[in-house]
Amino acid sequence: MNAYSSDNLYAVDTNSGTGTQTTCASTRKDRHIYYSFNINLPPSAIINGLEVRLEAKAENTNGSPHFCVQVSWDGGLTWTSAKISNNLTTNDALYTLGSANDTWGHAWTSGQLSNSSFRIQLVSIASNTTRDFSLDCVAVNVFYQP
Ligand SMILES: [Ca+2]
Ligand SMILES: [Ca+2]
Repeated sequence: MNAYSSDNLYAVDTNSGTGTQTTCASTRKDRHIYYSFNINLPPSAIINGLEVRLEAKAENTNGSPHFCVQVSWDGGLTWTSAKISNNLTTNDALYTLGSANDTWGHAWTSGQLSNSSFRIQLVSIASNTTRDFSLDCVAVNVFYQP
């Protein structure tokens, strides 16, 4: 799928959403879930932080297009509070959410980062429903002590 490698091939969400609300929880926004990042950590790993890296752009900046980003440790049943990206521009750019010492409010075990458990959700937000979101890549860096 285009969104899993940084190759300037894009997953495009055209005319995103059915309403102009700009809250992460709005049910009128398009949301997509990404998984199978093939994270394999030793069972004893201590997770210190997660960094989600997005490469993305929009076709126009009107409506302040951006992403709400959440992660899940249980296959998408439960999600962290959303982090909000900077506004997208018309150039492909990197947006980094989280950091080496930010666990997104959750105490992770290594198993919760496995393909069966770990999920990333992106919600496309703009106050204009004609906005097109182009996502080149979604990736995650895990910072841990083995
Ligand atoms: Ca790119
Ligand atoms: Ca891509």
